[in-house]
Amino acid sequence: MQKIARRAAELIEKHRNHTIEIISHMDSDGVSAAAILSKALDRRGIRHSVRFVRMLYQDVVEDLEPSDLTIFTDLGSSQLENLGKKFRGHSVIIADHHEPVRAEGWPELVHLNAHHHGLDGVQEISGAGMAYLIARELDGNGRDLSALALVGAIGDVQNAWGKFLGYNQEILKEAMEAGVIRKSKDLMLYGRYSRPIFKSLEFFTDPYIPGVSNSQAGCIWLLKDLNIPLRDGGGWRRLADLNEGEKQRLASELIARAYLHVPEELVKFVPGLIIGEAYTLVKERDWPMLQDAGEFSTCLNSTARHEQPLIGFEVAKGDRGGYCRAMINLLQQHRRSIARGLEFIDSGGIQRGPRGYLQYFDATGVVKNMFVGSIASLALGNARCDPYRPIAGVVRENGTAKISARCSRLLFLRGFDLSKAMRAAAEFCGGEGGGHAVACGAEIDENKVPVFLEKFEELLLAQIK
Ligand SMILES: [Mn+2]
Repeated sequence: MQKIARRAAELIEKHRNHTIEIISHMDSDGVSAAAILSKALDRRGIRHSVRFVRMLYQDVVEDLEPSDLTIFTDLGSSQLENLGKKFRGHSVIIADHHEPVRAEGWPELVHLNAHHHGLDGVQEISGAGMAYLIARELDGNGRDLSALALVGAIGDVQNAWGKFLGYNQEILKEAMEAGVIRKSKDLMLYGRYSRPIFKSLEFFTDPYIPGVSNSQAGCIWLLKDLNIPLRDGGGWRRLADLNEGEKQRLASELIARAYLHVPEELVKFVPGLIIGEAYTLVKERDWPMLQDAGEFSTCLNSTARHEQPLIGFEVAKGDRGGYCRAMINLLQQHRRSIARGLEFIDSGGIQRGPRGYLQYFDATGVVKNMFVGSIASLALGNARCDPYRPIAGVVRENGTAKISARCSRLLFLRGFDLSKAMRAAAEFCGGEGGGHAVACGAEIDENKVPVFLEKFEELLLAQIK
């Protein structure tokens, strides 16, 4: 793997006076991957341009113009055949972790893919990790870029079980040695450095914690009960401000309460979802929302969802001025849209599938389709929702329905896989779908929504049996 990464680095050096373009995936991992390589190229004084695409569909590939050297990060391996039609004969680097298709390469192609080296690209290394391998060869001092490689891996939910696996462990080790990441055991709450602790608790919904998930008043009571002050001299206390004793009291109480609610066969998984490894970007002391690697990743993801990945890209490369402000604006917009969506859920937006198992909502006209997934996640903690059943959300725009589905990680631990059912149901309706076992999506013709829901529910019911 290292050898191929070195060949890629050499190819980049060889083209230092030619045109170079980085083309990356428009998501948190892809943004991180592009930022890593771009920084490494900058440090070597090599000029280049960057662009992001959603997918390398045939029509997208046709619109691309080969540069003297084109570098694909976090995509390319599964679309090698499409790429070959346009790029055969041109210098190309692919650095990807998606499953490669069987297709002929060409002599000027350097293809670096996790799967070719016995790594599981789903869990063990991300697109940003693959880009990091090249950056490390290109720039001997590139070890600090490992932090971004981990931010990308989290974007692809590669730390789903509370820690990193496989080669990500290696990268984590390098990040700690380089002094850019600190690892600690902590509660798995969002907003470690950026939100008051009661807020972080309120939004914790997987697993569902009775009296805590979605209940601000309940969270405040709980903290009082546990003798954990909400404020100190400086203002609201955040998770990061709690001392060890306070964190332990809180963790035990959350686990005890979750036990009361979780189906018995899942009880053993609960502690692992509440306590896990937290990763702090040591150098981001002045930027609370970038201090926690998971939150950093969410920030990048929101710029990609708004189709403004270049904002996230500049922030990932280090901008803390205009781009960072633009990103904060996007996040605020994002929150407002999410709040609108949750109001809709609260006012009775949840419906049942034809067989009474699936929960779903149709938020067409309430929010834009890019928010449907976030709202589905949060809706799972809503009092009107059963947290141990999957939920799907639909938003129809311009004739196309975007569907997102979510389920508790506990269901996945029981062997449930939403993405399988999603893909099959979408294909059944002539659309496309996929994603992760607990979070996935599809796009289909808007008239096919009822058919889709029926099929999806049928497939899910079959999985439970
Ligand atoms: Mn990826």
